[in-house]
Amino acid sequence: RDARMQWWREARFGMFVHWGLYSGLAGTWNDKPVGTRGGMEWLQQRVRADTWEYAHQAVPKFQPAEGFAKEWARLAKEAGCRYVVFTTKHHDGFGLFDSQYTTYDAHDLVGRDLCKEITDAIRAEGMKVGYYHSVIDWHHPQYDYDKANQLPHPLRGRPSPNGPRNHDIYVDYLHHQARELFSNYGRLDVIWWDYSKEGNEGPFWRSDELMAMARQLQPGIISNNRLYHIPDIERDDSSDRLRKWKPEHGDFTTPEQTIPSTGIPGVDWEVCMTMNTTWGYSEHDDAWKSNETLIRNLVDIVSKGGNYLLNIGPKGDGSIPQQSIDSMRAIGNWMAVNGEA
Ligand code: JFZ
Repeated sequence: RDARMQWWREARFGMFVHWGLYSGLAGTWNDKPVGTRGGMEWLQQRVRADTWEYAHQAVPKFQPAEGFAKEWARLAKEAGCRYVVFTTKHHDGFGLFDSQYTTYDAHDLVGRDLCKEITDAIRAEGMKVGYYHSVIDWHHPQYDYDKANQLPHPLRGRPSPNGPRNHDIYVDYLHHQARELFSNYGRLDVIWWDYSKEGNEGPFWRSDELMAMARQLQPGIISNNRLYHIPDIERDDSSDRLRKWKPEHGDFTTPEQTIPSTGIPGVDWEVCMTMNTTWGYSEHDDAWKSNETLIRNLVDIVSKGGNYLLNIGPKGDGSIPQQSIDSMRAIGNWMAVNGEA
């Protein structure tokens, strides 16, 4: 484990990217803002749309420009990032990769393997590649909303549109797609699962089997701990909570939006954070953190032994919001003066 983790422990700073069908919708549904705050990658759930309604509005607005991925990679490199983690599939179930198990992916709806474009661009800049992959999947006809009890059904309160669901069929699908990701894109450095909670831990996703496959196909890969339940350290960093994190469940833990006040002694940790309040792009969220705050966060986290995974939410054409470009460059300038070589 120490050998696998070495590059990550030295990396300190990575770029997170939330990008998918929701990005083109930009926090707007039927010409109205869904809200001005909060995660717009959850838009489908927020507006209670089924997959057809959602995709019908979102697909025409998801039009990646040629070469968008190179811009992302260049920006991350300029900012001083050593790795990039991006969404291969978020909770809506739409895959950026080419899957033979569904037509709900970029290959079928956009005619490109966006996962490959992004992966290649990150590697070309000499950075490590991480895949965020959601175990939650609102689109799959056998994904069991009832058993995964903490997860919202987009049409909650109404009967399941397809009648009773067979969760095992969905889990097979999850494993099949994971195998594609581990097999078709070369060497991967991080698998960033999202997310399971108490009540649907390991066995619910056949997590041990999934991780054994990851290890077999990608011997050097490291993973976060969200395939097993998250020990709620995000908003409660009392030492009692921190002790619940089990190192055998993933290689590192992922406090979200919060910097643990004392660090997490003896544990590898990475704070993921957005620059405003949403992960996926929203044209209505103007609560941008200042460059000073972002740089202070980086220094604070690194001084306590953690990594900073800072998110950008590109638009439907793949372009990055100007505020995020400016902030990443400001961090890069700070690094050039104060960072190690
Ligand atoms: C999850 C996603 O739902 C969200 O859209 C985003 O991708 C984020 C990085 O991860 O959000 C979570 C997951 C778990 C907790 C909070 C937000 N948690 O346990 O507190």
